[in-house]
Amino acid sequence: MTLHRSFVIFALIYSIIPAMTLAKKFVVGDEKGWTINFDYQAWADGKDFRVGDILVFNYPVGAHTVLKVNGTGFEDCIKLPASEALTSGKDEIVLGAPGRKWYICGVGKHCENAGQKLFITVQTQLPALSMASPLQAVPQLFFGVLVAVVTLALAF
Ligand SMILES: [Cu+2]
Repeated sequence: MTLHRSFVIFALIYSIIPAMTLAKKFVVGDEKGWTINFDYQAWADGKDFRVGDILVFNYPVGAHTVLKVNGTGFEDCIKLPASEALTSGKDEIVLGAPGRKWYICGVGKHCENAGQKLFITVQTQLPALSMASPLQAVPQLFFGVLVAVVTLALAF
């Protein structure tokens, strides 16, 4: 029995830990992607950005770029040298530190005239499971409980 019990505990821990630390991927603008004339503040509103999460900027290569700027750069659409721009059309940015982050498009007047700019605030990583996104935590927990139940059923 000792062996089975430890396996149950292992299964539960195995299922809970990833749920706590699971990074989320945010596709900026969802199906609209990174584009002009889209309200990115409305998109970001209510979203829970955490350290370790990933922003994905999708756009046709050449049509836009992604520039990480500071608050002033965001307000005034100050473009950094093109060499600092992300241009792959499927740029992924890992949110490495908490705090405010600003991104703009460096093409033409997209930032100034078409609102292609995004401002988010990144929170520190989740301290407890209870604060994890329920949608992501539930399947993990469900799987863990399922494994535990099956193991118990086999044990008796
Ligand atoms: Cu653009």
